Amino acid sequence: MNRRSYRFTALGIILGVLGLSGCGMGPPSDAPGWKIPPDPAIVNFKRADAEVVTQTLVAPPFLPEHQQVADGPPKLVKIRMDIVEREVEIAPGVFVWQMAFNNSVPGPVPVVHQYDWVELTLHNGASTEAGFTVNDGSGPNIMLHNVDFHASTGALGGGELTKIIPGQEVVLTWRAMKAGLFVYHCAPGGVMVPYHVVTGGNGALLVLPREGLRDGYGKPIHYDRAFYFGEQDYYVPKNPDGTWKRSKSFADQMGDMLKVMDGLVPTHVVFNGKTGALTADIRLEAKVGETVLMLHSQANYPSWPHLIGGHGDWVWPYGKFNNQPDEGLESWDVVAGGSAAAVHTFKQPGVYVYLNHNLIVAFVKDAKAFIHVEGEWNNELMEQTSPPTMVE
Ligand SMILES: [Cu+2]
Repeated sequence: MNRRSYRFTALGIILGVLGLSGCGMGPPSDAPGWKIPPDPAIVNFKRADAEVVTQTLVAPPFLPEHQQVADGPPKLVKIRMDIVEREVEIAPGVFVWQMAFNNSVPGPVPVVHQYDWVELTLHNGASTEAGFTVNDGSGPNIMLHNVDFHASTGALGGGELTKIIPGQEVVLTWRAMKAGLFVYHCAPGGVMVPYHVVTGGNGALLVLPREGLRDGYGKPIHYDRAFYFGEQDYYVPKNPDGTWKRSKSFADQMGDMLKVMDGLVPTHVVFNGKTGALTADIRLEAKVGETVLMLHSQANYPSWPHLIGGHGDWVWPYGKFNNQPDEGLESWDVVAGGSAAAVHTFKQPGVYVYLNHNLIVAFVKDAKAFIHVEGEWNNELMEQTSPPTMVE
């Protein structure tokens, strides 16, 4: 039973007890038939028969080239991720040793369809095959890493089958049985799990329904653009004189950082890895009339997304697409180790702010992004019908 039907059932019981069930305000039907039953031919399709394709991953906040509606039976999608230990200035004068999937915090967003297979080649260290250059002089990796895909089933999300030491490579193949945006993160065991996650070892993987996204009435939704907001909490230690402590390596940083983590209060919270990443470094753009898919994940902490000046026209509960989306939300949820997915069709030009509506986290920290929207202003929707005037 989903959240909505539970709510309506509870309402029905209350109305029934009050003798109000015949007053014409009974619960709506909850759009019977919204769910699409799985096609046995797709569910039972064999991996050996799947077409093999390679997906080139890109750095967030963007998504790799993909089709919104599956164009045939399930595929086997090959992806590659290299884990890089590196030092990054996450805010002016604040340095963090990160573990970064594909040299990016957050990691890239692979995109597949439900019932596809993902064939991941995971490499502990930077490699020339990865297609990026590590230019921060960070040197070779020194720690064990792995990956736990929340979208996968078994072996701690694949974490047990992907533990690799520096220089090693492993291949894991798993089937995407659920549709939605799912967190993945490094999970080497014990306190290494949060340490690797709060130093950037996380990202999200998008599993689209084979028929694409649908609104609450079952009507297909096509998005013109998709942006991924990977939110990251950091726990940076300080020197005795109050300045931010800078460490020599990913391992050297750990002891002091664990002490800050133990307080459960992040020193920094940002989108896309660093302060100003999506307000200054990268310009997100859209046009009036375009529908934008806004994807959001947080591997370690809750968040409450909000689009200032817009709405979640449709918001999928917990970012999972086989649940009927909620309509017209102002703010919505990201649970720790979870995600959110929402669409908004822009109706006015201007600068919109997508943020964590814990406003301290958004403005004192930096969990926010700008979306620059071009187009014609609509006075019917909003107009300053009288400018500011002195009245005293
Ligand atoms: Cu790791």
